Amino acid sequence: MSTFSDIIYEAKDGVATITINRPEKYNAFRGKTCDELIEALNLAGWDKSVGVIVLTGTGTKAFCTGGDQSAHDGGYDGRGIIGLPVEELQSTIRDMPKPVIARVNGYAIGGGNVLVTCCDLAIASDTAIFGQVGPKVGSVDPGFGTALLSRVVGEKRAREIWFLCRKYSAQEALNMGLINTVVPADQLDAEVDKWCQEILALSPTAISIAKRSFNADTDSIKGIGGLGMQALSLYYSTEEAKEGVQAFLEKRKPDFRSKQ
Ligand code: 2NE
Repeated sequence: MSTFSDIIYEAKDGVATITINRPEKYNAFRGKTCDELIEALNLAGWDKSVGVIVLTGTGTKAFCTGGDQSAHDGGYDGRGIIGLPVEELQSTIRDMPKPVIARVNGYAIGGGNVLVTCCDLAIASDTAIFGQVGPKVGSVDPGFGTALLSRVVGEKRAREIWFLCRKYSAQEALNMGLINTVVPADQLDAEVDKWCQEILALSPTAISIAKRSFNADTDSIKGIGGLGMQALSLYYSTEEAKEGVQAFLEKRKPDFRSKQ
C-alpha cells in the first residue's frame, strides 16, 4: 500500500514502477516529490525481490518537467541547498544497485531531462519531447545535468542543448544517444516490459557490479553538482533568475538582459 502523495509506487513480479503523479503540473517536482522519489528508489533498490526499476510520469503529456515553478520563490519549497534535493535524487538513481529505466511518455524537460540522463536506460514513446530550459527560466542544473549529459550525447551537443534551449523529438534524442529506443505510444508499456523481462533473466549481482563500474567513471560529477547547487542558490537570489521564474508564471517572454 503506497503512503506517498506525489508519486505512486508499485512493485510486482520483479519490477518496481515509480510514477510521478502530478499531471496538473506536467509532473514537475516540488521538495516533497523529490523526497518521496528518493524514498521509493531506496525501497525498490534494496528489495531483493525487485530486479529493475521503472521511472515514469502519470498521463501522456509529461514524463517530468523538472522543478515546480509554482513552488519557487527565490528557491524551492523543500530541503537542501536550493530547497529541492535534486542532486541527491539524481545520485540515488545512480547509486541503486539495479537498472533504472526511464519510461518517457511526453515532455522530459528541465530536471525531467536530467532524470532521463541519470537513468541507466531510457525508452520513449514517439510523442516524447526532450530538452533543457534552465537559461530560459532562470535556472541551470550544473552537475549531472550538464557534465553527465556531455558524456551521454557528446560535448558539442550538450552545449547546444543548454545554450539554445531547443526541444528535441524522440527520434532526435535517439540519434544523439540520449535514449535507447523509440516506439509508438501504444506500444510503450509492452516495450518497457520486454526490456524488464530480459534484465530479470540475468544475474542481478553481475548487473549491479557492471552498473557500479559504469558509474565509477563519472562519479566525480557528484562533487561538481554539490558545488554547482551552492552557486545556483546564490543565483536564485538575483533579479535575473527571479525574472525567469516570474516570466514563466506570467506566461510572457523574460527580459534577462536588463536584470543582469
Ligand atoms: C513543458 C512545457 C514545454 C510545455 O509547454 P506547453 O506550451 O505545451 O504547456 P504550458 O502551458 O507551458 O504548460 C501546461 C501546464 O503545465 C504547467 C504550466 O504552468 C501549465 O499550467 P496551467 O497554466 O495549464 O495551469 N507546467 C509545466 N511545467 C511546469 C513546471 N515545471 N512547474 C510548474 N508548472 C508547470 C512548458 O510548460 C515548459 O517549458 N515548462 C517549464 C519547465 C520548467 O521551467 N522547469 C524547471 C526547470 S529548472 C529545473 O528543473 C531544476 C533543475 O533541473 C535542477 C535544479 C533546480 C531546478
